[in-house]
Amino acid sequence: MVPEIGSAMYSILADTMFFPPERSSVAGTVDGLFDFIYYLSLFFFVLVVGFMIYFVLKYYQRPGHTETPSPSHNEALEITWSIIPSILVGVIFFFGFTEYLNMREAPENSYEIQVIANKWNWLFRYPNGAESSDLHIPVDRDVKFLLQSQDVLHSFYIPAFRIKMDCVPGRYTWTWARATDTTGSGIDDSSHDPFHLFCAEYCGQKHSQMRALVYVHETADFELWVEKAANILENNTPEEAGEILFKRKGCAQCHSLDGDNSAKYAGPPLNGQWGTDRQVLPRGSSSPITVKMDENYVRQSIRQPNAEIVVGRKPGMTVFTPQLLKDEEITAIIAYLKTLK
Ligand code: HEC
Ligand SMILES: [Cu+2]
Repeated sequence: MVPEIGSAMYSILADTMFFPPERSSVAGTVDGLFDFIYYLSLFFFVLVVGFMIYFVLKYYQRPGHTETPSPSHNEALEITWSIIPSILVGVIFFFGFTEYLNMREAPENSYEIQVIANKWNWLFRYPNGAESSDLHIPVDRDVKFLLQSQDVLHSFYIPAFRIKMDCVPGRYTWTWARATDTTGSGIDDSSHDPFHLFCAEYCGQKHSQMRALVYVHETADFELWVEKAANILENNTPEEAGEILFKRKGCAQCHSLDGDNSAKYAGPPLNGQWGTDRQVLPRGSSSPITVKMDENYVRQSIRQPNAEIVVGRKPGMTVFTPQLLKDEEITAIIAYLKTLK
């Protein structure tokens, strides 16, 4: 889709300055239109600046040079500079708008994945109830992403697919993609690295860390993955399930596990805390009391984080309702916290 300006040169530019390789069914069209606008602008930029320099040199005021009277009007020129840009703009509008409509509505029978954005996490929920913090999709299948935000504006952006859509609090938005290439599993596979997914709307302190990976599987592998992911509590020991949930539910965004007690993390570190005493302020009280980190304290910290605030920390932990985190999942997280030294 690109003029040959030395294809090696172009591929360097394309890989570094612009976008990663095209990996979805719409990526080619999006890039084609982008390149068309880009090279058209470049062409007119050179043309206009070229004429400008030429006229400056030709007409600047100097001894022995007589002034030419300023022309008032040139019909042929005016019609040309109206018609040609109108046609070009029409072409851009036509291709831009038809592709926009295509990208707006997911094809029927798309596989639907719910995307839940919150500060500063992505959660993906699959039709069988599985959840993940990285995105997994099947290859060569239309996938609709139903987007939600739990707090502020975020934007769901997968550069390799050339799709981007806002996640707006209080309403649903959506976009879709059909991936054309598989990626490695990230563990043992040597095919493509997983693609990147970013939040593309500044959403506060850790906006730049609001990222996820996109794994594209062969259909059969995807079915296996999504089946296993739906049953983490059954398919893992409680400690392992707790570890998965701790990352997936976003605890790791606010709690370090290496003792880092700095303001980088909103909450206190959670390693080595099991069974130890801490000072907390009960809600509405100004005299701290001592409590021990045990099962009920952790449970309360998750269900009613504002009931007791750790001295030296500000309230601000997400309230995990039973819809967000089931009782069995809290039990698994507790098992995991106990293992952290
Ligand atoms: C948005 C940030 C945030 C998220 C997400 C978050 N926490 Fe917290 N957490 C905090 C803050 C801030 C505190 C300290 C204030 C308080 O006591 O409520 C805290 C306190 C705690 C405490 C008490 C710590 C102590 O030393 O006494 C526990 C236990 C805890 N969180 C567990 C969790 C678990 C488990 C998750 C995930 C299910 C989680 N948190 C998710 C911010 C967060
Ligand atoms: Cu965001």
